[in-house]
Formats: sequence, C-alpha cells, structure tokens
Amino acid sequence: MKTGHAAALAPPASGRGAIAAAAEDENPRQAVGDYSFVVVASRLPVDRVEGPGGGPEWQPSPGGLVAALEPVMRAASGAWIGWQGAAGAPPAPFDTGGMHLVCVGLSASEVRDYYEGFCNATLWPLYHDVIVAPEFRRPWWQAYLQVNRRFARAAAEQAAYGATVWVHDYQLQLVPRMLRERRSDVRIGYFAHIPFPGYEIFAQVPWRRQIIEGLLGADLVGFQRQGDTMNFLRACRRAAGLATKGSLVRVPDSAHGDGGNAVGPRSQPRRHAADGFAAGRVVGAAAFPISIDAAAFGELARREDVRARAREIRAALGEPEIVFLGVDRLDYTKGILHRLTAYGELLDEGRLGPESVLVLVASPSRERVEHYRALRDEVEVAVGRINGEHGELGNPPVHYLHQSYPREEMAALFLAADVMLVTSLRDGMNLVAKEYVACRQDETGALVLSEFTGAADELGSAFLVNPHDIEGLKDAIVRAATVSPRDARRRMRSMRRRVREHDVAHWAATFLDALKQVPEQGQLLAASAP
Ligand code: GDG
Repeated sequence: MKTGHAAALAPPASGRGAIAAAAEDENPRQAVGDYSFVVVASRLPVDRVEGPGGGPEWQPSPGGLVAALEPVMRAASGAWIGWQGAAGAPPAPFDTGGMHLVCVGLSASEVRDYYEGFCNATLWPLYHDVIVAPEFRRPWWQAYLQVNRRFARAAAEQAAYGATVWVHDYQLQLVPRMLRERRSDVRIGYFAHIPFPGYEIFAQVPWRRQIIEGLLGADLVGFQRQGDTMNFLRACRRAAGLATKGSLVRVPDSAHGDGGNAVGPRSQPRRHAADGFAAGRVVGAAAFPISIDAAAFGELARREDVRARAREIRAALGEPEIVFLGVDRLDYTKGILHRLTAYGELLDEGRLGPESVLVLVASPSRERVEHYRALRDEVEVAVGRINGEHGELGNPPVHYLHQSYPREEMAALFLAADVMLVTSLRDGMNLVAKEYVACRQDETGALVLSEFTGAADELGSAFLVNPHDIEGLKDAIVRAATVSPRDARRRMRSMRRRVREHDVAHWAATFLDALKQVPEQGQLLAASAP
C-alpha cells in the first residue's frame, strides 16, 4: 500500500531506477519493497491465539504502543514489522485489518538476552531513573545489535522507494542508523515511548555512543516530554561530541564511525543544512506527547452494555460510596506499592473507612524477569496485609486483579471509578490517565496523577502528586475523594478538552508533518508540547 503523506514522498518516475542502482552498488542484495509507510515496533499489533479448529488466529493485542498506533495504521494501511511475542520461527507475512504484518523471529536465547535482558533488565530500568539497578552484560548487548539488525533488514525489504519508516521505542534504538545504511532514500522517524534519562544516568551505559549514533540515523527523533528532548540533546553533545543548535543535531559524516561494533558503511549522502549551521546531516529532536483514540473511548463509554457493566461492578463491590481504581501493567515504574502504602495508612488512620474500596488491576507483565516476579510478591503481600487488617467477611478494602481484560471491561471500570489513581515513579506518558478522562462524559470523577508522568504536563487540572511523598499522596487521595461536584466538573472539563483536542491522530499527524520538514527546512517546527 501506498497512500497518505507517503504519496508526497514518491520519487519522480526516473528516480527509482537511479536509487535502485545506487542501492545495488552499496548492497546488491537489498531489494526495494512495496510499502510507502512502514511501522517498525518491538511487537506486532496482534497476538497469536488458537482458533476453534486448532489453527492459529490473530487477535488485536492490548498495550500502550498498540493502543496508540492501531488507529493510525488502519487509516494509513501500511506495513507493520514486529515480533510475535514468543520464541520460534516467524509465520509468513500476512494481511489483517488493513495492515501488512511482517513478523521478525527471535530465538529462545535472543528472547532471554535481547528482550528480557538488554531491553527489560538494562534499558527499561536505566531509562526509568534506575528505580531498580540496570544490569550491563556484554552478551545482551551483542543480542541487541543482532536483533536490531534483523529489524532494520526487514524494514529495508518492505519500504518502497522514498518511503516513510517510523521506528518505535527503546527496543529498536539502533534501527534508524542500520536502516539508513541500507536505504539512504527513506525518511526515518523514531519515537521514544519511554523517558530519556538525564545524562548522569544515561552515561552509565557502556554503549552510550553507539545508542546515540543509532538514534541519529533518523531524520527526526521524538520524545514524550520536552525534558526528555533536552536530556537527549545533552547526550548527543556529551556521549557523541556532536554540536546541537536549538532542537537540531548536526551529524557530520565522520560521526558515523564503526564505534567498535561495525554496522556497515555509511551511505547517507552529505548535505548542507539550510541555515548554514554546518555541513552534514541534520537531525531534529522534539517532544510529541502521545495520546489515545479519545473518540473511540467516548463511544465505548456511551454503550449501554458498558454502562450496565459499570453499574454491575459497583453492585458487586457492595455499592461503596467511593470506588478508587488503579490500572497498570504490573511494573515497578508504576508506583503500585506507594499507592498501597498510602491507601493502607489512610485506612489505619481512619481517614478512609468501609465506605470506600480500591480496585487494583495489575495486568501480568514480563513475568520471566526477576524484578517483576519480586514485585508481584511484594504487591500481593501488601494487598494481603491491608485486607487482613481492614477487611470484613465478604468485604475486602482492596480488590486485586492480576489479569488482563477486554477493552469494554476497562471502560466499564473507568466508568465505575470515582477516583483514578496514577502514581507512577516515572512514566513516558501514561495512557490510562487519558483513557479515564476520555470515558468521563458526564464530567464527574477525579484523577490523582503523578507529576512524573508525561500526562502531568497536559493534565494540570488533575490532583498532581509526588508519589514518593506518602503524606502528600494521602492528602491528595482524600482531597480527590471529597472534591466538590463543582470543582470536580471544572477539573474534568478542562482535562477532557485537552484529551479530545490532542488525540492520537493529532499526535501522529504532528509527528509525521514534522518528519516531512526535516531537514530541508533547516529548522524544526515547534512540536505540540504544551
Ligand atoms: C508505554 C510507556 C506510554 C493495561 N491493562 C490492560 C489494558 N491495558 C492498556 C491500558 C493502556 C495501556 O495498556 C498501558 O499504557 P500506559 O501508557 O499506561 O503504559 P505502558 O504499557 O507502560 O506504555 C507509557 C505508552 O507506552 C505509550 O507511549 O504512555 O509511558 O511506558 O492503554 O488501557 N488494556 C486491556 N486490558 C488490560 O488488562 N484491554
């Protein structure tokens, strides 16, 4: 397929031959593909399940990235390159839901070293301010190189001449450069869904220069917050010795040396920045806060079956006066233990009583990574302690659900909850906060929101908290639970307006527009950061 903004990038009829010839000179095996819009993400937007006849079937899968990109992909009908989530040989590419899906296979040892290792035990904790200690293991880095190379090759094979390729997230930071080396004709965007840490933290990674150079293969590097962008620009200066000017990074040809881990010769033609900033390529960096399909959540929340289910949930909970809700992947970045500590203390102190319940949905996540197993134990001990001390027969104060639910059930939970608790210690954005707001059509409800989420930049009318400050968190929970209907409406109205006007389509369009303008314009348009 072949549509949308990508059409604007199509080569002149005579161009393809020239590029194909050039590509052949550099890499005779590199074919040019058919898709003018290609998403490269760690996971495919589907899960493999067993169909009624025993054969494989594909179902849309939950998760932040998928939830955010699915509507964009459906509208653009492009190719999506990702992993199926389990070790083994990949299925052949197939089409579903208007998308061409190309599965990249990982061996069992790559799942261990690349996915569970370098992605989830090195980069994830490092980029979330070392909430737990990152592990630096050289074989994991080798697996990261190898798997990134495989994704880059798959992208190069699918992308049409002059295609736009959008690479996502920390699992694939080397892909932009590896892809550029194979295909200098494509335009490459990269978006970081998780935070980019301060330099003192980033500097710990032994392969910091290779990571920066990998990212700088893109034309545009996008982040959730302005602070992430600043951290990245500083890392470009410090780790790679590059010059930056405003939101631009100059990448001279020489900056793409092999860094001790050769990824092949550089093929990008030398350019001159329009503002005379310097010779070489110019890469833009800016904040593009991601969002949700607000209209789709609004529709779900209006459905009579969903509303009936919300009433059923409140009835099943014993018709409490106040329903608190937390919804997260079971991850140490989400501050679930801080939330439980605050809630438990409020019950201890009698500031909350049996009129309130907390529903804690902690969906299973990364269960083979040690820190996640340990966290699950800690959360379950904390829930057990609160319920043991404050519960009555048939009436526990915390309803803990270590399960995944369909979207309808999530929407019903959002409708059933008077107060939503988002207490992340560090979170790129946090889509759950926006989903809650999008579902509250009657403008009731209150959001307690950690200031360490990207969402806090946009949802300033929430009850903002520092989750490390347990006393402050407790006060905010009580204030949210006792807010006057008028104040609640004022806050919710302003948050709903923001989420409605800055939805996922706005995010994607803003990013892709900015990507079109870099580097020709020489100056990146201000992104939509508030
Ligand atoms: C990363 C960044 C950034 C959760 N459980 C179920 C379920 N979910 C859905 C939520 C929401 C998504 O998963 C989680 O998104 P978050 O943004 O809250 O968090 P991460 O998974 O950590 O996502 C994050 C995001 O990427 C996007 O850039 O915001 O900062 O860490 O949509 O509703 N959905 C269903 N059942 C569940 O049980 N259906």
